Amino acid sequence: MKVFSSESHRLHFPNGELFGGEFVRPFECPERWDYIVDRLKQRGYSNFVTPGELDLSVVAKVHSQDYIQFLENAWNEWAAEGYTADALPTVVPARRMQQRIPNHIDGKLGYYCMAMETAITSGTWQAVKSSAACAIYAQKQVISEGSAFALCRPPGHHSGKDLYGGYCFLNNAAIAVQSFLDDGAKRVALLDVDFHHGNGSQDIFYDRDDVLFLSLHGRPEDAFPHFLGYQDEYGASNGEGFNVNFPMPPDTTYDLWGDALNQACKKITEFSPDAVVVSLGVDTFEDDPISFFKLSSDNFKSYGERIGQLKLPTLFVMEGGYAVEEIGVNTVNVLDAYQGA
Ligand code: Q9C
Ligand code: ZN
Repeated sequence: MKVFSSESHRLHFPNGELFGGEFVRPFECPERWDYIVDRLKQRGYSNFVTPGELDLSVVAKVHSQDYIQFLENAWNEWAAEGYTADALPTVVPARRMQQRIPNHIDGKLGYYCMAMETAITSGTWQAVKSSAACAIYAQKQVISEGSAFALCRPPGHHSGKDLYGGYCFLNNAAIAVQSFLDDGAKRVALLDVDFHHGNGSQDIFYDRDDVLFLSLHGRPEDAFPHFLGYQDEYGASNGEGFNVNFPMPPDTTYDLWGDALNQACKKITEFSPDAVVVSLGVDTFEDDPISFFKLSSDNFKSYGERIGQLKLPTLFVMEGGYAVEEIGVNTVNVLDAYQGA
């Protein structure tokens, strides 16, 4: 399986993340990428491809034009105010307030964010573009070879049509889904196995019947992003029935999680898609520092095999996972077992 990745991911690394009232070193850090690359090489993955330029016309089909412009210009507008630290929002358009886009960067940051831990730096836009390019180039590879791994950083699944946050800016997996459709696919399934609900992906495809979105995640009552991901979110208008959430409680082990995955896989088979995109977060791991599921490293093999049994063209897109020393083992366990199925 070819791996699509770019060194440009290093251009995004904020000084801090707002966590528990403190400014801490970001959990979403560049070493995550290094540990995954090291493990891939150890396990014999030798075909690494650096993508070319990002085709923004595909991006513009899943994100709004004003949002793309915002991401492109945010750092310069912030710096022009005389601010020198990383860009963070402070005020948001809460209930009963205006949903109009302000001119001032302080207002824009609040307008477009869905979570305030995520900072924008001078290199963020470059890194974000290279991450999305990995997803699109890997998607083309799936068409020719049946599978590929997009080692995206920063991740994407919390990013909605015009929202950033939860470490995400452009929704890499959603962009890949759109790219499959543009290349002639009639139906695409997007399976999100990251610990956190893929609110951005749900937002983007909520009213569509050509994309089946399924997410296994910590229930919103207890887990980030808290404001989406309930079981009774089924999709809207044409998309009714094409959004499937599996919220699960603290301390969930593979008994329950594997059962949910099996149900999700049966739905995918019924849907009969031309391709599957997997939002692959490995923060379901038992030692993840910010999550509460209890999957073991071996469990990642079991579910990789189950995804392989779908026998469908499959693109894996990297999302979260913050137990950095095990992130490589867990990720590659999924890919190896997928290929062995
Ligand atoms: N107490 C991804 O995995 N902070 N994003 C959660 C929990 C934000 C996760 C705080 C977590 C974002 C791609
Ligand atoms: Zn996550």
